[in-house]
Amino acid sequence: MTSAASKNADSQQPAALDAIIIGAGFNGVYQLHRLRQEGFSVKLMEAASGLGGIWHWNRYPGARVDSHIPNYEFSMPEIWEDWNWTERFPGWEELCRYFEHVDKKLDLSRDIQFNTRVTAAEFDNDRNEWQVSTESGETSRARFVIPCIGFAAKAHIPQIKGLESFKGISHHTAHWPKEQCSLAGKRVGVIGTGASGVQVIQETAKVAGHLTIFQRTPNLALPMEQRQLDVAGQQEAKKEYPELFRRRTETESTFFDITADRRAAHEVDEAERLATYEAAWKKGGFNFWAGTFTDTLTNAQSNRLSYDFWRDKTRARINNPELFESLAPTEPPHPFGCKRPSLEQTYYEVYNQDNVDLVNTKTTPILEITPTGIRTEAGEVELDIIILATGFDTSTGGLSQIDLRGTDGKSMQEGWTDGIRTHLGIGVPHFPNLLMLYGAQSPTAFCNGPTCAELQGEWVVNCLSAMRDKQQMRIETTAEAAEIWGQELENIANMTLLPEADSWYMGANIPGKRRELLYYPMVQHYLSRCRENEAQGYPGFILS
Ligand code: N01
Repeated sequence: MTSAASKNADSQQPAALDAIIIGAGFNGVYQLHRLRQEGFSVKLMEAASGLGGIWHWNRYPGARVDSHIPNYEFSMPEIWEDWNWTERFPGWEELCRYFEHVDKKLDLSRDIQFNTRVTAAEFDNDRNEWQVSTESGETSRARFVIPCIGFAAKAHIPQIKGLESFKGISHHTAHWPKEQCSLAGKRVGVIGTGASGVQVIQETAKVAGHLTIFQRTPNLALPMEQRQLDVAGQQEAKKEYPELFRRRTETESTFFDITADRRAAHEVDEAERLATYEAAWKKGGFNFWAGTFTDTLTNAQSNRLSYDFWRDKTRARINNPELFESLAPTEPPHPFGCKRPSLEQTYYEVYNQDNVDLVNTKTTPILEITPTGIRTEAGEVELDIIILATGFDTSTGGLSQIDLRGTDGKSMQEGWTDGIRTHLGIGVPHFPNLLMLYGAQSPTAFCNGPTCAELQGEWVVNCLSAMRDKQQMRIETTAEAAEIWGQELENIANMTLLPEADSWYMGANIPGKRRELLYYPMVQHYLSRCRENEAQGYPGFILS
């Protein structure tokens, strides 16, 4: 397509690229590699100074992935054959080193523009090209734009009265300073107990003079079962890697080694059910979420059985029974697993330490942040450091940071006020030649990142190749197809317990955000829909 794309450029203007990819996480990197392999001219623009996506930004103490090795890596042998990890759940520094390794292996950096934040993109209907603008004022043209910005590109900073007045140090976990920030001996307050909160709390509790945890909703966290990995063990295991990577494309969990029993949990004999729970618990990671019974997220009775098992296991680790109702309440705060479970190593033991206090902000609300700390209904907690582990305005929030203009002159957000409209979570009506990956209305949060980067990513690679073969210049989702896709997602949501939790899956963590299921939960069903769509010549899209 390079030649075709170049031919219609003015003689004064540089030739338009075939594609501009935004974001250098797993998805962006995969697209760059594969599209280049297929002979397309591609540039990747990345706001950070290095590869890794969220792993470049999330540098807070304890930041690590919640998906275990070797699931959380690319399947290409040229990448894994001489790469070995030190931990089953690697930390952000090792993940950044992994991306450097991938860069060397695939020679990616020559086509990546680092320190380049894309601020706007507008479609030129006459040329069938996008004009992409960056923060520095530079513009580039490309036939296709492929946003690969991940789901956590926009940090959520809550509007708490007085936040700006705090005279100590305050950071959101996703904006943690590169030079780090010492917590040793300090009076630290952490607001938020999601995955980021759990991780930063575990590390802070080890060194802080005093740690106060401001919890709004208890985290139904699961044991990580972290392990050190050695080179010999991994070299031996690599004989099986091609088969493991094949298997992860076929499981509902998208992990090669997590599959669930298809029976209804509440119909299974109690001893057998408990044995299944116990085995999953021991394996750690997401096993207790995705590897017990398939009806955990769809049947309230089964879900409650999971919750009760979780609650009893968790209470056994907390010394002070007065904390039970805050940390592991008798009644579930929401259906188990309908907020993404976080993985923990020593999280509940932290609450047994003398230097740690818990403030349950449901019963003792935060009134304001003062220059010297946080004031609640129970008085002021004086602090040197406040850590905001308050999460993200996921998917649509990240996209809203780029002024993307469609052919109707509207921004994507303006078109989505009555609900998100996409087809396959990839195309958006009025946004021709813009193909999103790992975004809203595709599995994203329910899919292991690298697995989806490769599987969903191939849909885009194949689509661009097919269009080139047919000399087609434009692909655009129809409004009807997007309407049907939105309806399908709503129907699926209503078959599950997911709408019952105020989660970021539902957009419910952001005040004022429309409540709707942002991610497609049936991953294998989604992937077969993508394969069908490709095989049938892209119904729901107009190609010309
Ligand atoms: O964000 P979250 P996160 N006052 O939204 C609380 C991925 N991730 O950054 O539950 C008081 O889960 C909020 O309370 P509530 C991973 O997929 C991955 O932790 O809304 N509290 C909640 O406790 C994860 O799921 C890794 O009531 C307020 C917390 O802040 C996703 O990112 C590591 C508040 C936010 O938790 C998001 O995780 C880290 C307020 N005004 C993150 N506003 C890996 O391991 C919010 N909260 C890959």
